[in-house]
Amino acid sequence: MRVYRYEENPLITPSDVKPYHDGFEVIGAFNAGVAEYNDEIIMLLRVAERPISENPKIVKAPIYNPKSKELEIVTLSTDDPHYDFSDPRTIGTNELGEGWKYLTSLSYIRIARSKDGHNFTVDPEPFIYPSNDLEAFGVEDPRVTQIGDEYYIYYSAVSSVGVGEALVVTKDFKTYEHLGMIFAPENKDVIIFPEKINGKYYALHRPVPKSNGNPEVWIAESDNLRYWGNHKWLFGLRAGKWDDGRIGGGAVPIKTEKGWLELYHGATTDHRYCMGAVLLDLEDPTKVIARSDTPLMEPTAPYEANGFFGGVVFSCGALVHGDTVKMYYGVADTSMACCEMSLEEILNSLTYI
Ligand code: MAN
Repeated sequence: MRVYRYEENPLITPSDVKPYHDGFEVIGAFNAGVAEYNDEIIMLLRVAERPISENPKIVKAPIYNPKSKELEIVTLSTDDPHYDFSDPRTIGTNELGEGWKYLTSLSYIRIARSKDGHNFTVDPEPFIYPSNDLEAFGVEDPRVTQIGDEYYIYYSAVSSVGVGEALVVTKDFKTYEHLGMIFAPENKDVIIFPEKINGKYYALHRPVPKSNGNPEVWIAESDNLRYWGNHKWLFGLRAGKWDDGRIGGGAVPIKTEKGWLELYHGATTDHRYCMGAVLLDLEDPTKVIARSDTPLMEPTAPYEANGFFGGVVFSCGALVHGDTVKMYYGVADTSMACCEMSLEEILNSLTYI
C-alpha cells in the first residue's frame, strides 16, 4: 500500500490554536471531521484545553456547568491514593464502578478552513461548544455527513453519566440546530452514510457492551436521521491482528462500484491505533464483503508515534477526488495530518470474504 504523507505534516498543531479559556493551554488539535463547503475545505477540529498547572503534582479537571455557562475546575493531588493518574487522558477512581471519573482536558469543536487542503487557518472562536449536562466533560471526535445542502455533524458527548453520540445540523457552518443524543452511552464512532439505501438511512456505531461482548461495529437504520433502530452487529475484533483491542468507524463511507468503503480504526489491546478498511454491500450495507488483514496505515512517522498519547492514527474524515483518497487524521491525540492513497489500491488490498 503506497501512502503519501503530506510534507507539511502535521498540518495543525496545538501551538496553532489560541486557547479560548483564560489560564488554559491547548494540548490537542486533532481527530477532525472534514467537509467541502463553498470553495473551502472545512476541518471540524477537536480542540482539547486544560487549566495550566504550575505544580506537576496538581491535576485540574475542567467541567462545564450548563446552568452558569461557566467552567468549574476540580483540583486533585497526584498523591491522593484514591485516584489513578496513569492514563494522561483520564483520572480514574476506586469508587463504585470501574471507569474513569474525570477527563484531564475539555474538548470542543473549532473550525479550520483551507483553500488547498494543506494550509489551514483556525477560527478564533469555538463552533460547537458543550451546551447541556450530557456534554459537561466535552464534545469530541466529530464526523460530518453532507446530505443535500445540510451538513449533519455528530460527535461524542462526554459527561459523568457516560459517553454517547449527539447530532447537530448546519447549512452554513455558522449556526446549527442541536438534535439531541442519538446513541446512548456507551457509544462512539457513529458514521452516517451520505445517502438513503433502499429507502433507509444507515449509520455505523460502536457500543461498548459490559457484561459480555466487545467494543465492535454495529449498523442501524433510520427514516429521519434522528431515531435509529433495527440494530445489527456488523464486524468484530480479530484475535492476534492489528484490530484485536477495539475498533470503530472513521470516515464517512465512500461509494465505489465494488461497495461502500469504510476507513475504520483498529487498536491493539495496548492502544496502538492503525487505520484499515472494510467493504460493505452497496445495496445492503449490513453485509461485509471484504476487510483489511493488515493496516492501510500505521503510526510510524515521528509525529504519529510520539505526542500526548503516542502511537495513534485516527481518521474522522476523508475527501475523495477521482482515484485519490485524502485521508485527514489525528496523530498521537495531539495534531492533525493528511495522507493520500489510491482508491483502487485500497480496494485491491482487501481480503474478500
Ligand atoms: C478515551 C479517549 C479520550 C477521551 C475519552 C472520553 O479515554 O478517547 O481522548 O477523552 O475516552 O471520550
